[in-house]
Amino acid sequence: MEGLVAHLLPHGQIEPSLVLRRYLSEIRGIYRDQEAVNKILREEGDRLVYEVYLGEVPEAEGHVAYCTTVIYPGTVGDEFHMTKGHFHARRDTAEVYLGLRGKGLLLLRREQGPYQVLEFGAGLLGYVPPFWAHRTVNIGDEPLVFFAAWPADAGHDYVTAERLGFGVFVRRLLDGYRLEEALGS
Ligand code: PAN
Ligand code: ZN
Repeated sequence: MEGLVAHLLPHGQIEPSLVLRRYLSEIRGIYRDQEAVNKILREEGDRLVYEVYLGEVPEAEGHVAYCTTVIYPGTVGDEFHMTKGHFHARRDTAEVYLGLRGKGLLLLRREQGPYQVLEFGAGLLGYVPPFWAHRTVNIGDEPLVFFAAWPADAGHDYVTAERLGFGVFVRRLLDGYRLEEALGS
């Protein structure tokens, strides 16, 4: 491929890019309160939780994949909107996140060992080391928007991340959030 310059639009979209939209019905398994999921689907219909604007780069060694993610504000029960979260299929690959807008948390965990919770958002740069699964949570009242770049041949393993969870739930409080340890993590 040739070099390119993409546009970063005011709401965080990249152009050109491939857009992935994650709706609640498709990612419902990440939420603890399945009754709350059913209630939303029944009463307001499906809900757009987040979007990914993926740069058009070959998934090949040597390339750097990049995207922006826009997580809309909201809760499911008392849990905030968040990404599915994943390990990289090639575990020895890292990733850099750059916060562009909003307020969030970066949840990290290894397959064995402790988890980590980092405050992340506009003006902050997050580093995900090799071997750590990663999930982002929007704890604010506006979209959480961030840019990410990672080795393009890393691949994504959602299955292991879903099986292990992230060790912690992030619950909304009137004036912020509270972390609650998940059992058996
Ligand atoms: C990010 C994520 C993006 C969406 O670009 O893919 O934020 O999260 P999920 O992929 O967990 O749905 C990244 O970490 N790429 O490797
Ligand atoms: Zn990743």
